[in-house]
Amino acid sequence: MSKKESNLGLNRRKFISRSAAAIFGALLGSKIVFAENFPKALEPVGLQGGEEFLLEGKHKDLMILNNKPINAETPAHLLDPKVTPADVHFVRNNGIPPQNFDLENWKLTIEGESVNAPKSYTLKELQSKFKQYTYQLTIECGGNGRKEFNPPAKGNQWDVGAIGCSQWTGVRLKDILNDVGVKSDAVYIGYYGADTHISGDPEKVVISRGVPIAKAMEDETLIAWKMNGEDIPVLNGYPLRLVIGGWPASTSGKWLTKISVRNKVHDGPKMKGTSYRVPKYPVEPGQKVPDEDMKIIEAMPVKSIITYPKSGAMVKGGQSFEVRGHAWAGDKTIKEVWVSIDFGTTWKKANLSAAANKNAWQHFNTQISLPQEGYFEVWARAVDSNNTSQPMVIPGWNPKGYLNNACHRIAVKRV
Ligand SMILES: Nc1nc2c(c(=O)[nH]1)N[C@H]1C(S)=C(S)[C@@H](COP(=O)(O)O)O[C@H]1N2
Ligand SMILES: [Mo]
Repeated sequence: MSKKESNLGLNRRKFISRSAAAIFGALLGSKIVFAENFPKALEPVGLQGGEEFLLEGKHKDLMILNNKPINAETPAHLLDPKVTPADVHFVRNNGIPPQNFDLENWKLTIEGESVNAPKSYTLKELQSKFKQYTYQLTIECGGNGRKEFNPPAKGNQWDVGAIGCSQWTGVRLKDILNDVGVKSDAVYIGYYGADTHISGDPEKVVISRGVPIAKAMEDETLIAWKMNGEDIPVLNGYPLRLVIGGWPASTSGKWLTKISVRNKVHDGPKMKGTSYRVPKYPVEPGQKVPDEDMKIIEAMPVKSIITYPKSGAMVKGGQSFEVRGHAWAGDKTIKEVWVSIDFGTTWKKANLSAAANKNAWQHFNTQISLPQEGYFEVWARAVDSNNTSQPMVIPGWNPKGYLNNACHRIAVKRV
């Protein structure tokens, strides 16, 4: 099956689809008598319903949290490269991705109360009529870290890996909006994509979120068709998506077909209630919060991730080793990253790089050594340009478990 006529992106491990008879021996460790009689339509019974799945175009070690719809996160150590490779970028689907792509007829329509007249563009027009830009953009699911909330929040139990920072190439949304002509009363944009609702109801919109017009008009807000210089993987929004760095990744609409320019805050599915909204004030865990006291999440908070070494590393003796990772802070920059090996009693300042561009993560690294044999944790704590630090413990509880930016911890053992 070629990528362009993708299935839902979920393939059983390749070996299952190969001729069963040819691989029986290898799988079971011994030759199967009568293997040549095994019907091609069947699978070896020992593998049916197996838990191992391989996401199309994705690294085999992504952790699949859900397969209906597909949601998969990246183990921290696979995020080590400075630019997140496409095959390890996390996947968060709310519905069923499109399966057939008619690229000639794929259109992006700009409409809504606040445009003079709706206008549509083919992919070719987008690619030929406007200047192209490439930015490295951090997109993090608003629910990244949800797994730590107590009382637990419903939804994918993301650990630390619903985050990526790849290079995206496309056109500036503002260039398109200016070409269409936006009225002065524009307040918000809302996207629509070609994915379909999990219920199978073709009328139902899966998700339609957006950002205030000011964020939509920023230079780095892209309508992209390339990720790290290649076609975007189907699971990440092929052939066209919005990329809005630094804000909840739910604003980065995939399989993009339509943008509505609104004269009020966009009201599509997942803009209301507890969806991507948090209490305006600190609440007690489990507390019921009146709807009018909830606010839409905008830029994501300061956070960091340790990508090397891999948690669980064994270190021989007192030799020093590198600790490294990335840090990001929504629309702000990172000012400092601190590393501790004594549960936060003392901290060492790490080296820190500048961001490739606005809304790209920054890299930190430092050398450490462990003073004696035994179990240690390495903690990393980033501080943003406003002097706001990551908390050590999980921050403000909220009904859907968003915005957990607590420090990342890894375990290392000196042997
Ligand atoms: N059309 C569409 N766009 C979407 C989604 C979706 O389900 N459908 N999921 C959103 C959410 S909640 C997230 S976190 C990001 C995930 O982007 P990724 O799968 O490329 O990592 O896509 C966003 N854009
Ligand atoms: Mo998300």
